[in-house]
Amino acid sequence: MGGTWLPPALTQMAREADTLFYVMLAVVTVFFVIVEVLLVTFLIRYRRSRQRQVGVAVHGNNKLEVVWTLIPAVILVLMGAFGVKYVYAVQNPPANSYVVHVTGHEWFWEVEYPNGVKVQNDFAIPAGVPVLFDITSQDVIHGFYIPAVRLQQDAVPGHLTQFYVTADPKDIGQTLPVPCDQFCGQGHPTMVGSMKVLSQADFDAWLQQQKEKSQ
Ligand SMILES: [Cu+2]
Repeated sequence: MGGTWLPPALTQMAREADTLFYVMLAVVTVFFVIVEVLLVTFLIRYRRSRQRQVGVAVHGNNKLEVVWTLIPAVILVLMGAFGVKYVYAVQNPPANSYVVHVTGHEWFWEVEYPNGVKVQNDFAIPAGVPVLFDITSQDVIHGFYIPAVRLQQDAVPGHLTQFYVTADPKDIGQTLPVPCDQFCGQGHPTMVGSMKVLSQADFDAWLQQQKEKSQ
């Protein structure tokens, strides 16, 4: 799934997050409509029709109360379980992940690769491989956010946060924005990186090129 109102979904995980979002949206919409229709119906149907009219006092209905407590409880627990499962999944990278270090600065992203190459803001990842972002900050709290993968982690000084991304080979060639989503000072609005998805071969060539550039 993925409508025009959501950013493009890059990974399988992003599509699952969208599905979870749509399922939750459907559930809350159904109950919202039921509640509002009942509310308006009762407002009209049981409105006071004569002066000094007094309603009948009703004292509890155990059966009804159990039903309207249990149904939402079950639904919320299920939604919570799926949500938690998803959160753990994105934070437990496969052992063969390609580790990339991300450091937030005022006001740019520094991305460091295993071979020591560092780039600013414009970076690339290989498709088809789990890429693990190890995220921290040099100064204040920033937010490393990739809308296309539906993931965000705060970049906190002295602390490591992480998530991983496995880009689909069909997404090769895409360039995706990586905004900072924690207000971090004057330059915050301009703190936007861009992530390019490359084939493994193109990525290797790109990394080599960056290495030569830095020497
Ligand atoms: Cu920032």
